[in-house]
Amino acid sequence: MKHGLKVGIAILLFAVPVQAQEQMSHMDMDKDAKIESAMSAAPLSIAQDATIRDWPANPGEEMPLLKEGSNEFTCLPNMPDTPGNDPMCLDEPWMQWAEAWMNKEDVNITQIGFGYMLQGGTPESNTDPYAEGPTEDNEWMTDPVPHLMIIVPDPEMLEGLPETPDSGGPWVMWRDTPYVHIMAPMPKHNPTTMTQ
Ligand SMILES: [Cu+2]
Repeated sequence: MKHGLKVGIAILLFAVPVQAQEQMSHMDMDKDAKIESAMSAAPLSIAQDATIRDWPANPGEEMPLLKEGSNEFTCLPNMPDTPGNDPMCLDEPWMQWAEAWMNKEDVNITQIGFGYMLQGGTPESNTDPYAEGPTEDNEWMTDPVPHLMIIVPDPEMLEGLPETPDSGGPWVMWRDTPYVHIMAPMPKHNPTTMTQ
């Protein structure tokens, strides 16, 4: 956890209730900010009924539940320690995909899936799912646009589609990897001003 208790013994002796209160409200704000961040990834009609989860503390661990939901989407906040803004709302096929991607495992997609990232994303490579910075040939994208992501069960279905964002339209990202998907640019949403 990022928020260590930096409480001196004197403060512990004389001001426990105040300190405990401050700590609690700070944690609540943290949670609310995460929920708000997660919900900013998709249209409100989807985000408002989605399950909200946090990223796992370590790969392979469970994603902590922040808010119960009732539709098939799960929204996740901006990733910790990343330079960009990359909250996302994922349906079930996309959640399978995300688990596999986080754990560097193969993924078996059996139906078409939608994933929303309407705040854009962290700078990333168009070819390497785990690149941490630009190289000569990893097609580094410095300012990923707000987008809808689409996965399909059979990657051969994507053959012949554009493979770079240069056209301004949809393209195939992370080609020749288990995590290949379509990126479709979308308008950026500001959920706080949206009504249904
Ligand atoms: Cu994305």
